[in-house]
Amino acid sequence: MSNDKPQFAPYDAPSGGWGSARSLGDILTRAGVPISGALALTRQNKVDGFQCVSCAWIKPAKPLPFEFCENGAKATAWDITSRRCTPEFFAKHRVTELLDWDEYQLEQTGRLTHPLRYDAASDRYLPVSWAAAIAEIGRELRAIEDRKSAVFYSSGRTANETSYLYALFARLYGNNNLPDSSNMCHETTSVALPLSIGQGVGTVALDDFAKADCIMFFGQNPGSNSPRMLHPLQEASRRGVPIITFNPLRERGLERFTNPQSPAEMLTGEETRISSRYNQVKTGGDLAALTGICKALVDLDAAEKAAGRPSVLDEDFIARETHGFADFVAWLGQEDWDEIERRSGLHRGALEATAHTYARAKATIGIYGMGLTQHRAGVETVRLLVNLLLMKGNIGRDGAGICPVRGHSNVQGQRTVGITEKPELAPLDRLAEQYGFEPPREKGYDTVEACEAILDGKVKAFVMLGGNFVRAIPDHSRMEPAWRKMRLTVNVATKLNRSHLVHGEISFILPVASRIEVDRGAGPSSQALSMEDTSGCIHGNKGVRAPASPFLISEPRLVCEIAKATLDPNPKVPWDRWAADYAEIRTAIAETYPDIFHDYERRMWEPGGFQRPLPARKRDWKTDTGKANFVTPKGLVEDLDMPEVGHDSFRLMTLRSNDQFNTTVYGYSDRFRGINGTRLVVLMNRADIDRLGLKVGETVTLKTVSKDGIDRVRPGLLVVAYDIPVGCLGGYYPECNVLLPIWHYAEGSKTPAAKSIPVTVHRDSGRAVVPAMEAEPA
Ligand SMILES: Nc1nc2c(c(=O)[nH]1)N[C@H]1C(S)=C(S)[C@@H](COP(=O)(O)OP(=O)(O)OC[C@H]3O[C@@H](n4cnc5c(=O)[nH]c(N)nc54)[C@H](O)[C@@H]3O)O[C@H]1N2
Ligand SMILES: Nc1nc2c(c(=O)[nH]1)N[C@H]1C(S)=C(S)[C@@H](COP(=O)(O)OP(=O)(O)OC[C@H]3O[C@@H](n4cnc5c(=O)[nH]c(N)nc54)[C@H](O)[C@@H]3O)O[C@H]1N2
Ligand SMILES: [Mo]
Repeated sequence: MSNDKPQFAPYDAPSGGWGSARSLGDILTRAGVPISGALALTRQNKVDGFQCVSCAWIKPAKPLPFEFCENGAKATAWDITSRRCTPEFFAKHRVTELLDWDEYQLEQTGRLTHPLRYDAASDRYLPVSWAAAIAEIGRELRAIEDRKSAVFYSSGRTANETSYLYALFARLYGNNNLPDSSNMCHETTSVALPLSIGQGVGTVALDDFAKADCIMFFGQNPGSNSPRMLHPLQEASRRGVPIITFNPLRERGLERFTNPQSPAEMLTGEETRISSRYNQVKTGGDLAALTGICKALVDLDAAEKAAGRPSVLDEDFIARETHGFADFVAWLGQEDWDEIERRSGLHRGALEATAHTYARAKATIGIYGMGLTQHRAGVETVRLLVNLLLMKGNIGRDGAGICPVRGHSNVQGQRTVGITEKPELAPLDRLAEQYGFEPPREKGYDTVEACEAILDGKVKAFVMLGGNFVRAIPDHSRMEPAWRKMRLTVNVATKLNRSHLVHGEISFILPVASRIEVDRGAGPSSQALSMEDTSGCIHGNKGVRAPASPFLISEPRLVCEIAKATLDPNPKVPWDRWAADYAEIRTAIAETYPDIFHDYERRMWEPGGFQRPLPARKRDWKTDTGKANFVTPKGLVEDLDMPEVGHDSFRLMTLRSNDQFNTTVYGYSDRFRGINGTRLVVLMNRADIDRLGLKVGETVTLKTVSKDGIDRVRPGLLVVAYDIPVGCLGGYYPECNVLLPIWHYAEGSKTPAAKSIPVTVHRDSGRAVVPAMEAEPA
């Protein structure tokens, strides 16, 4: 809980700039980092240093002297904090008591130092020896007869080496139950892009930003979530490259930026405009907005050709390289501008202007984040953005491409080395040969399916390799009681979080070293790890700090130990050798995936890393048609199951502040949005506040609209008047996750639709303040 009085005042400064430099000083103090810790920051994102533990943005070959940002520095500072969460802490606090602590308070307890086991008699976590913990976990997992009732979750920070071992462990154990955090973010990308262009990751490299002459930006917030990206954007803007943004909120990082690493800019206060055009699309309105742009482009093309001028489309590319264009154009012809305007909340003129700018550009990059992926129609929307790029041949060309901005720092790499619940995405035959076993062929649980299985009582054991599953997932009020019914919960973690407190019958907290720390594995020498950034480049990582506690063990080693305690010995699976020398794990990875990881040991230290093969970059389309596929959307309705906005319901998007990393809450200052001192807010358009007869500063309860008869409520949210489209609301994640039903997810990818939760607004007394049917959509 914050001690500060809530304060709401517009923030006038640009992103970056002195605000960010000042914040960096505060960060080290707030995180309790000794001065020596600041030195660690200079090793961040450097060859022979460690890779930032925050976001997955591209690590350049020629890093800046300080290749980090405010939020990367925060993530590091919170890892190297001097605070410690020790057995003495747990002796003082019963687990039931800690359930009343919020994210911020739990995070403040610092780094976990000892392996712990839950003791029901005292309702406390008590220290346990590593040997006893691992033996008991092995025993419990072995005792589970139906191997499908154990789940192996991972969060996207875990390195390639650990992830490879973990996925192999699950398959040797007998299932593909490998949900991971990307099921909650870019799973939509992993489903949409293969259908369209035959690869599940983006096609853009850092160099492309220097060559692009147009950038389209949908639903991603670089100022908070990938600030290093503001450097290439700043350069592009200075070259006069139009940057056209679609976002319901006017995010500061997308408006203005002062580079905190440039002394000249800092002294003169010079700032760069980022977006040249800002379209405040309605939440979920991107499907309609993209349709409008594509339609305007087709019309423009027809007009140009009628006037005897050349086509504005890349007709040659469309004919040679793509499939489905004619159907798509026919569909565009049927869609009606009134409907496009109503659903996108944007004027036809704005969409036509975007199409004109796009038509003139030779190389365009399309960037997107959670604003597209976390919607019911997310898969179609991402594919529609690809359609737009394909119309002008903007894939497989310098300076162009599709650029999903991945979340966690190694979420992409984990998928590359086998963490997936989808058996067809793992090289099972090769694994069978390499390790002499019959891998399970049945689909495993993704995040949503794991939750459903837990609700159904089908899951007995849940192993969590990093992350904070219980807070990150939807439907808190239903999931927590179901979670407690599991027999075994194993939490591999660096910091205490709520998932550890909502424990199963037998529960362990197993503290590990962070990758910023020197890692000796089970061997004598310092060990390296590796990770993949959002552009498919794989980099080496070496820890630089002493581990937070002498009792920590490394993540790869821990996976090896648990696997050994659980599985029958297999001479082809050398857990001990792997734990002692991670180069041996890389050899094994290269054997499984020779095309990607040949010469792994050398190449991961190349400046900028090595890029995995990206066939679509070479216009080699690994799709069903052998071509890039245009999608023809089903329609413009973003969510068929949801009542239309403007009747009596709103669309709530759940947001990250500038002072959090997912469920880790660093503090209560969402500086760029001018919201300080509290996270319990609901952002509303002034017209909606007035229409409902509410007052700014009063508290309201949000209620989910659903037909399943289950009450999902979030009381105590302060009404804040905000520049957000009418009918749309904003609230923070994870505080509002209680409102998100587990079945409200993107069709095709099952990514929870966290950006469009249908809700009604009620005064905290409980009375609905929505006048019945007053506001029919205009
Ligand atoms: N500092 C920091 N960095 C992070 C994270 C963090 O929590 N903190 N999280 C990491 C992770 S795991 C991820 S996945 C990424 C997430 O990074 P982002 O993809 O940026 O995710 P969000 O902050 O959830 O929201 C993105 C933006 O979408 C906009 N938006 C919401 N609804 C819509 C819509 O319907 N249409 C459009 N066009 N826009 C919409 C919101 O206004 C917001 O600006 O960041 C990663 N980096
Ligand atoms: N409503 C709503 N819900 C969302 C989202 C949203 O936008 N809105 N976003 C979704 C997204 S994009 C994501 S990715 C998920 C995030 O879901 P998760 O990845 O499960 O959650 P995090 O908050 O990133 O996990 C933080 C915890 O990871 C542990 N940790 C940190 N570093 C390490 C490490 O090096 N090793 C180990 N073993 N543990 C470590 C710490 O104990 C810390 O408490 O949430 C999703 N949920
Ligand atoms: Mo994410």
